[in-house]
Amino acid sequence: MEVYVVIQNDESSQRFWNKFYGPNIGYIEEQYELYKEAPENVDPSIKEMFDQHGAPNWLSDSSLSDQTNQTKPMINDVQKITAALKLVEAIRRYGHIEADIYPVGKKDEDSELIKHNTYHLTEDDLREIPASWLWDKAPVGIDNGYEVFQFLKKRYTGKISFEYDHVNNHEERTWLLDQIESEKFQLELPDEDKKQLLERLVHIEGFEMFLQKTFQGQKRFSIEGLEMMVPILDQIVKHVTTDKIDHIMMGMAHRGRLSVLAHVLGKPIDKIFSEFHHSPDKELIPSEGSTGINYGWTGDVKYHFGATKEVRHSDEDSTRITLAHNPSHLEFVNPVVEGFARAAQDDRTDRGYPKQDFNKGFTVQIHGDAAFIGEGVVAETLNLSGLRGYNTGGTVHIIANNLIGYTTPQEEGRSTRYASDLAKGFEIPIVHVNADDPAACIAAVKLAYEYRQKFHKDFLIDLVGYRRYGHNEMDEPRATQPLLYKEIDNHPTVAKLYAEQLAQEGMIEEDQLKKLREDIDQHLHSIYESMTEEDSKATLTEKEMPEELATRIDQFETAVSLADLKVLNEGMLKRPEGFNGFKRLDRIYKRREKVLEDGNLADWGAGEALAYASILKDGIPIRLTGQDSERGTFAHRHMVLHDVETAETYCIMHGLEEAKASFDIHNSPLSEAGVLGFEYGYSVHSQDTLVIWEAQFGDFANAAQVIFDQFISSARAKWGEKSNMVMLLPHGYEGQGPEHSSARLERFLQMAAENNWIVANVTSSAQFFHLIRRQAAMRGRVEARPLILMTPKSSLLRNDRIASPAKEFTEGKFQTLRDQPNLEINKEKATRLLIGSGKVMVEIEEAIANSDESFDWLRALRLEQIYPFPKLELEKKIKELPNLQEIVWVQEEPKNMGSWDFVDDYLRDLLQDGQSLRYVGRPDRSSPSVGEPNVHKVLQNHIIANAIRP
Ligand SMILES: Cc1ncc(C[n+]2csc(CCOP(=O)(O)OP(=O)(O)O)c2C)c(N)n1
Repeated sequence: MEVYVVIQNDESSQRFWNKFYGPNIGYIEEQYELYKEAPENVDPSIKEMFDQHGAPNWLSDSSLSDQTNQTKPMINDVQKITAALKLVEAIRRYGHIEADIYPVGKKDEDSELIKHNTYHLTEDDLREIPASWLWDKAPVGIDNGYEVFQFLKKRYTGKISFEYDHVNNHEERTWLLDQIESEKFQLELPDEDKKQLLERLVHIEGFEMFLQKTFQGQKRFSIEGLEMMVPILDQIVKHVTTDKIDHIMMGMAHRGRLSVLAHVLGKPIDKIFSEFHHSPDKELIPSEGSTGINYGWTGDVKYHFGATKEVRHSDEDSTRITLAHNPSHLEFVNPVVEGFARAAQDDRTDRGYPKQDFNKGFTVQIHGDAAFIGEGVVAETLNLSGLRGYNTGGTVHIIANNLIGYTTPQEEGRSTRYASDLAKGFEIPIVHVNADDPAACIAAVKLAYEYRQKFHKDFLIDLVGYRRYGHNEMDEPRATQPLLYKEIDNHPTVAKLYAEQLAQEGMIEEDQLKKLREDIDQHLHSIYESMTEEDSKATLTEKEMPEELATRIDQFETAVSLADLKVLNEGMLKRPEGFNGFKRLDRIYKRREKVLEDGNLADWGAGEALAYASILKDGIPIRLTGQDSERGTFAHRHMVLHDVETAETYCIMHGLEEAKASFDIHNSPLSEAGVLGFEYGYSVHSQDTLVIWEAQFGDFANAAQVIFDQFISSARAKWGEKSNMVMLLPHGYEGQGPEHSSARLERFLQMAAENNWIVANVTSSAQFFHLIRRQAAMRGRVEARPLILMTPKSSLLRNDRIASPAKEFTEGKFQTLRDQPNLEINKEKATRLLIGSGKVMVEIEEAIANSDESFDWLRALRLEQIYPFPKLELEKKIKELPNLQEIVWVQEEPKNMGSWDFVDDYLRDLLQDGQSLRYVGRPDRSSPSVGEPNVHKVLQNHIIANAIRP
């Protein structure tokens, strides 16, 4: 490329050209090219400019300025310029390596990647290059390449550093670069804000120190070393309330939680003291000031509880801050909080998909540095962030990075440079910030918030500090981290450092810190002293399980009139004008037209669709997700149709004119813990919605075991957190091997207690219809609880034996115990009562139907709801059989699995004199099923034969 240089030594011209910067430079250059071809090519005013001032001065080069009017650059110069550009890019990309982000524990690191020598450049080389050649936005006063180098290096290697090279979107990159490199980023806090910030830090420090000396040896997971976490959250709250966003949903672990509860959620200090005072490691009481959250009757430790706080903007408007309850299991709260946020953002009041508004909810997640990179659920949750069915318009993540996980240093805890590196794969911009620099921390939040609001994507702040004490206050870190703690012991607190800075700036007196500390200590003392005996007594009151949970749950009417069902069925068969359906599906749907007619049966798919349609007609929104759930793993659902010409989609529930609420259906990503946690969170926040999660095969639900154990099964008793979500778990022995047979029913039954959930295994589409409708009817009520439902797989889904006639939908209710169909009841003759659940009972029905023998000696019942166990109903049935000799429990699962261990006690209790109880099924096994289909068949037939052999 030829570079023409017209030298203009005139000083006024120099000044004239200096006025142009940014995009204007490119425009002027273009105009100059045209002008050179023929002056009249350009607008007269521009022509006049070039006539008067000559070539723009940036086209001149000091190194070439003593050359003639027209010259070519030396190849050496081009190489230098290219190298300098590479250096500038390297600083942007690798500056973070040299950044001063570690208050303790790490030596400054030197990187060859951002040295000019590495690019064969000397300082003089750089000085010869005009600044604007390397950086078109170089601020005034930055004149040459060396100054650019120094300026950018300072910007990228300071107490805050940036990683955004992994962001592939041009607009986002440009925006980030501009924010970071421009004046916009240089946030100068007003004096008053600085003083307030100092006070805040002294408060936090004082609070922790007071707990330390007053409640020695009790766990509090002190925030010290990361005190800036609170002012960072303060800033987020300030931004969110200014923008009038309805909700802030927060998730965090133990670290600093008490401080966040006290300072951000406004939990009264005396309540916190009283919890320490009277229950050293266990908390059983609700906290005042935490509106909307009722704690459960068995309680949890104090650093697991959440809270909510209302911040009013006006009489009508407020922002509600919610800190989610949290189990010990690190990071598993993340998807739950995302579910809260999505529920807050969705408007479900109309048919179709819900309408999402990102400004209704803002999510903040605080992570541990060891946990963020170590726990897989973090990746599962990050993977939700960009998906239509799950995104929440950008989460601000904060890694509370204290360089250590319990006693494990970073070198043993991860294979990556930073704890945050996982986020790079999701193109999340990252800032690392030194927790000893309050101004840098505040600048980081500003960038995070603005990015979220502009692009509605996640942003990560790696807040790098330290941990002043051990993992908890009983832990001695000097035994395992002697050198680090030598350094920490001598390291001043951030409050002290900031006070020194403000004193140097002349903003406060030298002794101000001492005074502030004394005031705060006195304040905390007076709260402590004023606590009464009565306060302490109240803390020991344990709440009872609500009476309604224990009462029967069969009060809900779930039948729907035939007329209504027909209208709904027709509505689901409507298609948008010109929709090109898939022929085979069209035929299936054609058959659905007649399922409610006399003599016909509604199969599982039709029954399910009718259940949902009727629930929508009742004005109850539904959200249904799972892997491949739009079609259904076994292709029975097909609720989202694809136009074969245009690939456009249409959900059959969205054409229902009768629907008074949204129907939200999504194929989930391949995750269980993340996705189930999300749905659980959604169901907790939106108790008006029927949330349904479906496992691909029931076995895979155990990849979400923590969500079942720590949340779904126990959250009500621990935290008073209520959900009526449904989990559909395909279950049944079809010879598909160890991993596609069992949904591990036994696990759910083992955890069943205190009416924590319903566990069912139903054998007809009408039973499913009533059960799901009952679940919807329970929403928001005290009776509400989750439903764990074993569902049929391919061998059963299209079997007429589980299809139901219209009458069964239009009459009756869900039956916890069901008479075995097609088996005549002969109460006098019955000597054996056969009880079982699920698919095996359908196969027994078939075996009896295919047999010529008489079964008048056999009475058979299907246990359709296993928990709560229908003891009274069963007792009644047993008493009707005067000649009963034995009860036989039959199951297809091995003896140590399935329902046997659970029902054994109940059945034994019901035995009358002279009656016995017998188990028929597979023996104890370590693996749920054999692998070989033919062996399975032999075993299955053996069980069936045994169950009905006289
Ligand atoms: C899933 C899970 N595994 C193990 C633990 C035990 N544990 C509690 S805290 C902790 C260290 C966490 O380190 P980090 O994430 O850095 O947070 P920090 O405590 O340092 O703030 C461990 C291993 C746990 N709570 N949860």
